[in-house]
Amino acid sequence: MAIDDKVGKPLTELGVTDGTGVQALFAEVRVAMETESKDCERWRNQPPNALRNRWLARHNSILAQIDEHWRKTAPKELVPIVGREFNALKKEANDKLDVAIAEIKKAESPWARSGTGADRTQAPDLTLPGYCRSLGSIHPITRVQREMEDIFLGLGFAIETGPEVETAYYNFDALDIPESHPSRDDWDTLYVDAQTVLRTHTSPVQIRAMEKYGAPLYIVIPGKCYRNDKPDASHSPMFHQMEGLAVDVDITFADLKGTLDFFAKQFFGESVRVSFRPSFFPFTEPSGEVYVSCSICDGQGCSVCKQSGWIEVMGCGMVHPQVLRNGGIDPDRYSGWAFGLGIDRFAMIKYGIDDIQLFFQSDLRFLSQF
Ligand code: 2NL
Repeated sequence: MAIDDKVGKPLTELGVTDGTGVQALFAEVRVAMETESKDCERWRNQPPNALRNRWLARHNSILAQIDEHWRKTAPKELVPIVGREFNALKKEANDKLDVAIAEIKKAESPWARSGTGADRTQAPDLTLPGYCRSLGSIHPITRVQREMEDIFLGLGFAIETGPEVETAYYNFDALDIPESHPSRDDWDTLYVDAQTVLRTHTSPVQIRAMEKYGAPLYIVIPGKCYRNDKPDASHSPMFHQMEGLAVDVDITFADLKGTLDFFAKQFFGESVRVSFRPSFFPFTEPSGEVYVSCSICDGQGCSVCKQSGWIEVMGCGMVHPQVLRNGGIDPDRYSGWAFGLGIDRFAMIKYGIDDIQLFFQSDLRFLSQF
């Protein structure tokens, strides 16, 4: 039975016949009063004195009804205890309800109209910055890769991609890398099975492109490559390469030099100097290594270029006639040049990063700088 109903009935009807029963009944009233005092939702939108009036108003309040129905009609032997309990309750209500009303006002919605006692210091501070959803950023490798692609797209090259799991034929044989070559050892190459590897360079895509499109052909191939390397500051078992290939009639080493010189200047800045030195690769003849003047010390010598003033950035050469043939192109009609570079290495040089592992650790403190 709700407290409102109980206070409308005399003690006898409530089955209260002794002092203990009286005390239990008054205890129940106190609990109800306590609960209502904390019910901000209930009193928030009512006149300020609603809670007080409900309990203490002269007519029809809870206490007025207790006086009327419990005290005045109490059996003679219960009059003293009912009287004591009633007076104590009345004092408590007087003390507690004003405090409770003040608390309710304080907790009132800051949006309430003025005049309801809303405490405006509780209102949200609309001048504070809003919640911000952080935007992602382009991974430095992707950024550098796109920059390289844009330079070659501007020269009329197409971008070609291909499988990262390759046959040993496309990864090695078609490039004239013989069975006995140390790079085919499983110390260097990650084998899926005896005839299948994780590609160690993007060159196999160039063979596939020669077969697919024939000559003339102007393509760059960016992508992930894999080698059986222990990770350290300059090695990663997964890394990124970009290779380029130009096949046409009358392609010469001068075209190779001119194109790579233009590329290096676009990428590193017009002031960079480019140097070609002889080298060897099984799939090019002649072959070269490309050096750029150190952008850190401008060629003066520093720790990055090991005091030489030059940094090696890629390998290149004229495509070996047998490799053209392997790609289905007639070397008597066509010639071509090719190059290969490490995108990760270019990114390290461009941004002055000394540890390749930083690219692959997903540390936002590093990545959010790009
Ligand atoms: C290096 C060397 C190079 C190539 C890659 C190539 C591809 C075909 C034919 C001929 Cl299909 N050559 N690619 C040529 C010379 C060098 O890469 O040190 N890369 C980081």
